[in-house]
Amino acid sequence: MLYKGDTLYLDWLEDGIAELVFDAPGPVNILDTATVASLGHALDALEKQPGVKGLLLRSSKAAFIVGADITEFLSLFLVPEEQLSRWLHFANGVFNRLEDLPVPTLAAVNGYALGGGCECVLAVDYRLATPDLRIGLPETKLGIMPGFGGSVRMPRLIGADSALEIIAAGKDVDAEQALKIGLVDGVVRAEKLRDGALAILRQAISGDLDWRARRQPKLEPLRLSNIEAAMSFTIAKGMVAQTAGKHYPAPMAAVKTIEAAARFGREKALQLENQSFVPLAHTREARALVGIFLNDRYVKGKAKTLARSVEMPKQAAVLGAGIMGGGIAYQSAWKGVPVVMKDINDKSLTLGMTEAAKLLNKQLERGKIDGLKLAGVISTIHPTLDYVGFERVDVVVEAVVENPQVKKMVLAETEEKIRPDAVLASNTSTIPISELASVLKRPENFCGMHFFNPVHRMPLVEVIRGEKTADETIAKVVAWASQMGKTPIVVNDCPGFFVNRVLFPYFAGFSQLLRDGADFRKIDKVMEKQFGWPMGPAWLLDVVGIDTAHHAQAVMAAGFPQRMRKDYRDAVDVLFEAGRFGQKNGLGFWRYKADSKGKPKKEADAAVDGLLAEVSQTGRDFSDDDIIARMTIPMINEVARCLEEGIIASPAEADMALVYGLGFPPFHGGAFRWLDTLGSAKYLDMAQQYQHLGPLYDVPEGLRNKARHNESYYPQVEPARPVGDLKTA
Ligand code: T1G
Repeated sequence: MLYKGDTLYLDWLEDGIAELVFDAPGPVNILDTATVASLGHALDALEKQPGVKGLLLRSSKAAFIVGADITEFLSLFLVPEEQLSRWLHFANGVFNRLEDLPVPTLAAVNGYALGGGCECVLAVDYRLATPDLRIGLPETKLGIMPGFGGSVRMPRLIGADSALEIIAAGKDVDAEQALKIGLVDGVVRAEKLRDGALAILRQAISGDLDWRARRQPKLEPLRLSNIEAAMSFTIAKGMVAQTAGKHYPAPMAAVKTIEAAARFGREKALQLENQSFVPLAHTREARALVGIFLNDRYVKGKAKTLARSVEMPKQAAVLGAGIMGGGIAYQSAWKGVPVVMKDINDKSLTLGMTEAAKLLNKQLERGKIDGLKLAGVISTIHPTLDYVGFERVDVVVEAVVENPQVKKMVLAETEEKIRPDAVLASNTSTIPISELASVLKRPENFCGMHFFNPVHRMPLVEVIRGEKTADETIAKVVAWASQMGKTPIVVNDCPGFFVNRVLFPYFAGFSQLLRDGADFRKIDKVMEKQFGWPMGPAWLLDVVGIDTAHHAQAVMAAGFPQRMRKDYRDAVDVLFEAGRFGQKNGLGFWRYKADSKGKPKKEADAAVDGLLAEVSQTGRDFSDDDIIARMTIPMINEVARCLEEGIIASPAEADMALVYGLGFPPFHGGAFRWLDTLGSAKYLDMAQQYQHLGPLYDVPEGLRNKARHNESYYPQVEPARPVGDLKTA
């Protein structure tokens, strides 16, 4: 052994070849600051060793390296610019030394090589991969850009176009694609990886492969003619302006940095990368996006722990076919849990099976499965009109119409047909779970399981604990949802649970704005373009369904009369009465027509103005800030109230439920991150200016208390200790 660190070691193989193995004690290899330093120490040892002819890099784990340590970022990004720059400089010093070794180098790459992991393998001469490779630079998704030389080496290795595509989108590619674009030199089966790697290295050592020539382009300016450069960068900037927009500054900064660095060799290009990285790391967008990674990890970790405490459901059932039931059945079967799908009429059952088959066909078209696999998955969905097979199910979710009477009847009947230890859940979106449980003999085995539409796309499942729900019931439903590839978040019971409870005050703010004379088109525009929602409130109401929203508004008004009951007819009432149910019948606030791909396309519809005139004052112009405040305050207040009442357990879970369930703009990080960024005292000041609008704008007590001391919801993070303390090897 030439060197042994905590997370990597350097060993001798035969024929003058040394092997550097990433071997962290945790589940994955991470390039945290200590590992980068350790890599430097391993290079010290290597440089001192006589007779070295080549170096092999590999991982002892199922993945190569997943990048820099994101858990370090919140505190690292608080350090002053000069120190942050030193951190990058320190890592680049180590990677440059790896690149400059006087012997050929090769990385044997398996599984993930992301961010710093990808940058590490870009610094060596050859890359040999296994078929399970996922390699790329996801930094822009975290609001930053590659900082360990990725924006310099990748374009020089694979060309500007492919590199810009990967870096701007924060993408990773598979082995086949990586081979095609020259990001790896070969792909071999995992059991051949080490031997294959050594064979290539020996060829380089013997001079059969010219490793020096391979290295050279990475040290020089980007080889592009002026015309090529103009084309590549203009197209990339156009693409980024369209896709990322102003709310995500990192992709454009990355493209511009690569362009500016194109004329220079490695040292100056790295310096430019460093200069662009540092201000990005200090943006609120980076903080929010890193916060989302950490929250996601927290939420998934919590679900994993719960799921581990019970046996994974092996057989499931769905009550009520149709779009929702079919979507749930598909998702369960696709992820390996067979499912019985029951309905009372043949037509709905056919609709449910058609929905599942349609989704599977899409997988077939994308080449993700073959016909055999498709048939196999379909065969695990059993449509039925009666309760045949229900004696075998471990978990059942009810997805019939959103009517408490019907749901109670179906649930009580189903309880008689399933084993006493089987779990029953309801996919209601608003009706309190404890109310539905009142008709059951075993309310402890019952909870809510709220999926979002479309089931196969939306990551969130709200799991709702009723008054009598047992912990084991929650754990089984969490286990099933996780197995389905969803992110389950457990909430306590109330009308609307968490997501709809906070969504409807937002819609109520919208109704009040319309009543007071605002134009819904302008509100949509402001909430999309300025605040960053994927769709404005009018469009969202159309997607939810005006009839569904009308019903849910009534449920929320009954549940929270003092805030949600209104003493005026609103736009939703009027559209509902006019039969404009939203996207589902092509007419809502907007009008919808199918485009050439059959997707509904939204257009303005003058007919709506006449209807809305009945419930709106004559047009009044509201400023963008006014619109944002009047829309946002009711939601933020309700989110804080839910935390105070224990409906949601933590700011992290609330923010992830909002991002995954509603599409709350990720660059804000969620409602609590948004509040923390603004400052609770400033928020209270703002909200107080709108108090005259009624109880929706009353700031809850806990939030008022925080505002008094300007406290944050997330724990305060201390800046990282100066990187200069680390010995640059
Ligand atoms: N830092 C810290 N922890 C990480 C991590 C990372 N980069 N990547 C994964 N983990 C943890 C994860 O939280 C989980 O922890 C465990 O590893 C297994 O992951 C300077 C600045 C790799 C696709 O953005 O996308 O390099 O919950 O359960 O579903 O240019 O994790 O077990 O305690 O998610 O198979 C760029 C982020 C950093 C990759 C694996 N890297 N990770 O997914 O397993 S920026 C990334 C992922 C950078 C330099 C820049 C996914 C994954 P725990 P997992 P998985």
